[in-house]
Order: sequence, then structure tokens, then C-alpha cells
Amino acid sequence: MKQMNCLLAGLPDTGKSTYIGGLWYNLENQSSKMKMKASRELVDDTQHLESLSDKWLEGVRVDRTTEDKSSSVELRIEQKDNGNVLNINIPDFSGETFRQIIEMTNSKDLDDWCEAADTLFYMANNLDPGHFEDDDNIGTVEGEKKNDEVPPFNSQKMSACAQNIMVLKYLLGRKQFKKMIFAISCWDKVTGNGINPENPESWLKSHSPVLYNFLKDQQPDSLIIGISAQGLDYEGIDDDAVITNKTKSGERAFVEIGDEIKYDLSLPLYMLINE
Ligand SMILES: Nc1nc2c(ncn2[C@@H]2O[C@H](COP(=O)(O)OP(=O)(O)OP(=O)(O)O)[C@@H](O)[C@H]2O)c(=O)[nH]1
Ligand SMILES: [Mg+2]
Repeated sequence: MKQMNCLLAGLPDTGKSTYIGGLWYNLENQSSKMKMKASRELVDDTQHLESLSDKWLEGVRVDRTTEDKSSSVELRIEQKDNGNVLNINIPDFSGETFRQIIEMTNSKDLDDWCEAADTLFYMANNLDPGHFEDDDNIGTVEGEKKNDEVPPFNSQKMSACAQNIMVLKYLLGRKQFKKMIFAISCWDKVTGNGINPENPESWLKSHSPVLYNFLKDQQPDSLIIGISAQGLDYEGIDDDAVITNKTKSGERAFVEIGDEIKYDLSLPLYMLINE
């Protein structure tokens, strides 16, 4: 059986675990809009998958991933167009594990995973361009007393763009991935829950030019997509029926590739395998 190791990476709160939960629910329930489905021959341990997909179905946020080691998730899936069955290993690492890269306290588990991975699926949502709080006192108005005190280093105060570049530089430096996807998560917020498509690549280019430039320079073939694993923001939804109806119709979670919205969370994996 064909095997693919896909490193699912991203800073804290970027939607990695939610993606795994939504993906598994839709694979298992064989959404007709998807290119892949769960194979009938299940893997031995689906406990972590089931707990994430139950939360997705209920429309409640998943817990932050806290363990130092990843809960490795094995998906056995069938490609509908040719019947090929393959195993995809995706680790559910905590975002803190990736933040440790910036603090140079990297985890061995992550390094080993990086070594074993053939493809990279990188998720990001906060893409603010470079503002460094440490620099706030530079260039104060003439006459004002300049504050020479530089605050202690705090990786969380660096701009999101700088944090993402540092993590990506580390991962791309360790391994030459065969393929890479850069997914901007919470894409429901940008597109009004998928009603107003917005080209993800153009969006990244205009909202975070340095990050876009870095990606295109380091990994020119990387695919930039938008992804909404929840399909909508849970905050502010008073009536659960809104979520239930979207789930039943198979038009809840979506990805946007180019200018096309597709209700298929398996599509990025399909592209990593086949293109
Ligand atoms: N609006 C919206 N919110 C989302 C989406 N996906 C995840 N979220 C929210 O983003 C937050 C983080 O989601 P997680 O899946 O826990 O993110 P994570 O990357 O696994 O986080 P760590 O485990 O801390 O690394 C939660 O509050 C989710 O409800 C989405 O598609 N749309
Ligand atoms: Mg998580």
C-alpha cells in the first residue's frame, strides 16, 4: 500500500487539529463532494481522530494540543477516481512545538518527523506584516526623552509574519519536501463563509508581501490556498441548526484554490499526492 508522510505544521491556534477533525468526519461520512473517502479497512487506532471529529460535528472548538509529543494520526483513505488506497500519516503537533523553533529549543520528535516527511502542509492565519514592538521607541519625536530600555526577548511579540518565516526557514532547511501547501486558515472570515471568493495567492501577496516573497523564493512550486475547516466562525452562532444544516448538505468546510471554492477538505491532500 502506498504511504505518505505529511508534516502538518503551524504556529499555535492556526487550526491544525480542527482540520484533522473536519477532514476525518467528511472522509468517514463519504461526502459526495470529496475526491477521497475513508477506506473500509480502518487503521487500528482511530481514537484521536474520533474525538476531534466529534467536536467538529458538534460545532465546538477543539482543545489546544498540549502534549510535547505529537499524537500521530494515521488515515487510510481511498481515492475515488482510481480506487487506490493509501495510508497518510499526519502528526497533530502542538503549535508550541513550532514556536520552540524560534526560541531554539526544538523538539527531537519534530526533527525526526521532519526527516520522515515527504510533503509539508503548513497552516497560518495571523499574517500581520512586520511590526516589532521592541522597536516602538525608535524615532520618537524630537525633544522627547528616548527610552533606551529594550524589553526582554519574547518570541510571541514578534510580528506573525516574522514568526512564520523563521519556522518555515527551519523546516525547509531541514528537508527538501517533494511538495508543499501553504494554507491560510479561517478562510470563512475572508470570504464571508465562502460566499465571496478571494484568490488566496493574491490575498497573501497584498496582505503579507514579505512572507509571500519568501515563500516564492524558497519554494517556488508551493501552492497557496485558503481553508475553512469549520466552515464558519462558531462565535456568534446562536442556533445550532445553522451548523447542522451545513454539515448535512456537505457544504460546510471548504478550501479555495485559485478562484474556486470547493467543499472538499481532502483536496489539498489529493494534490500533494497526485500533482
Ligand atoms: N473561524 C474559524 N475558526 C477556526 C477555524 N479552524 C479553527 N478555528 C478556531 O481556531 C482556534 C484554534 O484551532 P485549533 O484547531 O485548536 O488550532 P491548532 O493549530 O491545533 O492549535 P494548537 O493545538 O494550539 O497548536 C479554535 O478557536 C478554533 O475554533 C476555521 O476554519 N474558521
Ligand atoms: Mg491542536
